[in-house]
Amino acid sequence: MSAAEPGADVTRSGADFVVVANRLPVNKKVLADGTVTWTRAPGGLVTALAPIFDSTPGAWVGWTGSADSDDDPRVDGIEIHAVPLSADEVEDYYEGFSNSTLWPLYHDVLVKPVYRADWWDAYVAVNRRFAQAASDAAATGGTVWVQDYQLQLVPAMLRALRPDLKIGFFLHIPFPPYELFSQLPWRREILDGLLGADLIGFHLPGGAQNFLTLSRRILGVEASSDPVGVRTDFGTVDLGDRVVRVGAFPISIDSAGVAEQAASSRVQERAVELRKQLGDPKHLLLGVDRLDYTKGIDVRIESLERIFADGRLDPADTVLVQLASPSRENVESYARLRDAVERTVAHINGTYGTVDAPPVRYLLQPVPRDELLAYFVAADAALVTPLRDGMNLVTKEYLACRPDLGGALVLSEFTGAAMELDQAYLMNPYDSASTDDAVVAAVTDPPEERRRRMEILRDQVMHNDVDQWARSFLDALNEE
Ligand code: GDG
Repeated sequence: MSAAEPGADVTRSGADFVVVANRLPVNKKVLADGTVTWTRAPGGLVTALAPIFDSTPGAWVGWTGSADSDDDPRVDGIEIHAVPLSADEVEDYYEGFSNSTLWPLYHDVLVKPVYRADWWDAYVAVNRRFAQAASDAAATGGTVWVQDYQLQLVPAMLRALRPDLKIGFFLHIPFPPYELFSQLPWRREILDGLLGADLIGFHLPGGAQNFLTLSRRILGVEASSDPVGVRTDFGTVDLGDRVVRVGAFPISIDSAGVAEQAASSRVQERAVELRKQLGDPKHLLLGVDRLDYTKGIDVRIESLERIFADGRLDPADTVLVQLASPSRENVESYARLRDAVERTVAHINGTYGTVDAPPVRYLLQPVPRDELLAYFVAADAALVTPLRDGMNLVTKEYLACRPDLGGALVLSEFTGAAMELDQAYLMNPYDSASTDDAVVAAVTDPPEERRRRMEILRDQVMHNDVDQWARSFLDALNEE
């Protein structure tokens, strides 16, 4: 390597481990006197990586979530590098290219993706800023782990700046097949961007396989065609001067932590109280999602309406609680979805409810963590019915909360979670008969059958947690 090459002639101080993600793991609080304080956000990724941050000087590069802000958050134990975004960039890079182009394209074009060159330009500019910030944060020879679809160009941009680094990339959403991905006018650039990494991780072997096929067919590079296994048997892309590994790493949750919190007396007592407040129904069904068109919220409400119409369950003793957290409200397809869901809820309640007992209780607001876990503890069945979902962590949280084996899980075959959780009441959300049968069976099957399934499902989640996910990825990345 000649001294003229970037990064060749300097030893840099900085963090040995750097996470790069669209959002920082911080929450802002403004006190009554105007003082600003920051706390570590209790999100999944930061919990997963906490043990690594505790043992290695670590940094996190990301956006605070506020446009045009010069906030410079500080939290204990992680060096925070805030990447600023202007209001225009939030519109074009985040709401535009990330959430109106990539998100629908990677989720089976459930909504038509919008392809706009000005959004692409913003995506490139913002990815460059993240790459520069990661380069500034990382020590010589450090490990950088880039997260998700908003930052797919960062691996190659970072490698150009810092060839000394080990670079990993993980995609949290599905990776589409050739027939869909090829729509993207910037398909070569995205693949080249990802191939800047040493290791590229997907939830499922199928996503890894799609990436290998696309590299071969679109870039014409040599890529292995052997099957990819879960956490083993990596695929490879041979770029001549280096080899990129491609693998499947199904994400999970902090299973023991969730189970412990759910077992606390405050959560258990709240669960009993919730059932009472809901009128002690015979069947309590639960849906928990960001309000997103991929999640199939309409699928489960429409199914319940058919089930009532066919007399298979009685609306007088069945309640569906749908917790929907508002999401991406400035994106038009999300506003349309919200209208459609609210119309359907009103229709089923108007048709099958009474003044004091509507069968669907719908909350359009995030609920506190303890409250969420109390719903998981209380529910007779969780309805997880996405049209497409990378993994779906709600599923795993529900199972972790139920050591009593008292619930049941209705799970769409189109979630990543379905690969591991095949003892669920699996359903095809595009097939109304399959959906209705799964919902009815989940609440009416004999208790021993429900328990048998729950026991296998819960074991799966308790034995495969997010710590194992993070470690298996980082071990593979740091293998010689
Ligand atoms: C993406 C992929 C993949 C939801 N409502 C409330 C609340 N939540 C929490 C859940 C869960 C999280 O949000 C949602 O995670 P999911 O995995 O279900 O879905 P996405 O947000 O779409 O996540 C997905 C994931 O990345 C990880 O790789 O599994 O496929 O799309 O933790 O509990 N939490 C609280 N109140 C709420 O009202 N406190």
